[in-house]
Amino acid sequence: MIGINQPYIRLELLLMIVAALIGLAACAAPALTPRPTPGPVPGRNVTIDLVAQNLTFNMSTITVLESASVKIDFKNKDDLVAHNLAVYRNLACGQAEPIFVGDTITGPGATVYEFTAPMSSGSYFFECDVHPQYMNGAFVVTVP
Ligand SMILES: [Cu+2]
Repeated sequence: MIGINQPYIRLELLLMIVAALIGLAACAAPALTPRPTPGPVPGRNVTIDLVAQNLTFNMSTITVLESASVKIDFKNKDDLVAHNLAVYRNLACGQAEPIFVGDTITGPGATVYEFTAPMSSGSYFFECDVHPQYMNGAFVVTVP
């Protein structure tokens, strides 16, 4: 008689659990085609003045070209309040993939964030990770 304590039965159960976890992981992170990180492209450098004040950003949409070198001059004008800028791509299953996550700074203060925009045009979003419900907007990547 074969019982659950047989080593190969336990191995089979373990493999079933691993397969189920891989299935969940596939939902959380769908396979994305890896692309090489582009180098700076002349004429695609953009500087954006982003201000956080009274728990809001001074813009609701940031638009850049594909693969643009993005420089954000970020000012936090809220005394003793922490803000940052982060850009994400929406994934299936309610998940979001970070494109860029800036360090949080406490106001009053300023910093410069630099990152490369995604190579694929489309609609992404940005937010302050401390106050995502108040401070968010569309990060639009367009073709030249
Ligand atoms: Cu904030």
